[in-house]
Amino acid sequence: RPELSAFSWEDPFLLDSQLEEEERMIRDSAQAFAQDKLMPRVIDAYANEETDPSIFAEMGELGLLGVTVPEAYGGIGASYVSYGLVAREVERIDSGYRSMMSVQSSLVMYPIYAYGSEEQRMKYLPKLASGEWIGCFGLTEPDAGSDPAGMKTVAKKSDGGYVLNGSKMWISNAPIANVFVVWAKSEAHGGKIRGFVLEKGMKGLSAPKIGGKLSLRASITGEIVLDNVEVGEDALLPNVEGLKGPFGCLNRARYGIAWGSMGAAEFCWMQARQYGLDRKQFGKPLAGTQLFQKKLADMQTEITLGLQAALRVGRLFDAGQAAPEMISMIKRNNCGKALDIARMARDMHGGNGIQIEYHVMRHAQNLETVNTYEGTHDVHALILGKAQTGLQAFV
Ligand code: TGC
Ligand code: FAD
Repeated sequence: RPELSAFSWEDPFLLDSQLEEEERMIRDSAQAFAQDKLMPRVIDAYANEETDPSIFAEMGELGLLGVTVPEAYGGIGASYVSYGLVAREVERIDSGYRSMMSVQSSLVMYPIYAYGSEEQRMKYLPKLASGEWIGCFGLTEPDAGSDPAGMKTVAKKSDGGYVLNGSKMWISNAPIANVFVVWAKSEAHGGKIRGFVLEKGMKGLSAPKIGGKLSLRASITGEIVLDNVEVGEDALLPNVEGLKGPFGCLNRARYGIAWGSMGAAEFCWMQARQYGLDRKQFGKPLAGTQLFQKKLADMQTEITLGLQAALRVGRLFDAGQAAPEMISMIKRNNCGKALDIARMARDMHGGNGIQIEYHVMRHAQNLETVNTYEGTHDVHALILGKAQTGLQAFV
């Protein structure tokens, strides 16, 4: 009978030993960057609702933008597991910083790489990979959130190109973006949804900031207003048509969020554990009470299972065997569980839990958004419900 080995409470299923050497190196480099460069600025950024655009160039310098994009286009051609590990380390600091990274990588670089012409790839990808250019992804509209098929943004054919009209809502990075991947119904393509790559400074294109968010305050969010924006034929992403275009990008971003949300949860778990060891009430550490330990055990269990599931889907992704429903399952589960864990950690800190210096309430506030964007918790339930019953319950 094989011997049982010692338990590693911080890494119960030995996730680290399931990684390749290159993946560990990328993870360590992302971790060092996140701890050294992001952690020291997050309190001010969050409190003042300020996004530092130089973070993109700093991430780009380390190869953290477009991790899976081939080197020929400025990426590092690494695995989807590596991409997930980067998301986990960045979101350990703040979901907003992960948002900045994952929009750039999965929602801007990926569609240009996967659906773009060679000219578009060469023009945009190296500058997006280095962080010299910042990108955003416009799918959601004021009246089309969970139901993007209801979008009103249109592209009409003009001489030599298209004219775009409409508005996009809740767009991460938009106010500081140089490159806008925008989805619109194209009259010239039978009203089918098509992707367009727009550039800052185009006449009729503006991206006002949405202020007053109580969540994701370190990541800037805006609208995209398209008022007779004229673009050439070269702005059209030629190689995809229909909703599968934006969904192909969302598959990747949602997968990254499944890892990232676990990073935020891990931070909250570690903080709650340490707080419980340090804080004494009734003459003993809080961590020595049964209720406190039950909460820690729940956190440890959900994080361990969530990370293992993310790794499994990542391995399948890299093998070309991941299905969108698998991604819905881990996005939904890990975001929901991370939100529960962050709220619990806030509670376990007592009054101190509401202070920004303890970070846990910031994570909980952020995870409210993470649970909503990229398909809400309930929308992913409906995707999974449809897969197992064959019955579509959206409408
Ligand atoms: P449905 O009829 O099911 O599908 C339409 C077409 O799309 C294809 N498709 C997919 N393709 C690839 N991957 C997927 N995951 C796909 N899901 C669907 C499908 O095969 C079909 O193709 P075709 O060729 O037959 O036309 O679509 P529906 O209109 O019924 O919608 C279903 C629903 C509700 C699941 C979907 O609309 C949905 O997922 N809604 C949520 C919207 C969403 O996630 N928005 C995200 C906006 S971006 C964002 O939040 C960025 S935050 C970034 C950050 O800061 O980190
Ligand atoms: P709604 O779709 O109106 O949903 C409201 C509620 O109704 C939810 O609880 C939902 O689950 C529920 N609901 C909806 N439909 C059904 C149904 N059929 N059955 C049962 N319940 C249902 N979008 C982008 O395109 N690009 C971005 O970069 C981006 N960044 C974002 C950043 C932030 C900070 C935020 C908050 C959002 C961002 N989004 C972005 C938009 C995000 O994807 C949408 O907010 C999300 O898809 C939900 O859409 P909605 O807000 O319109 O909510």
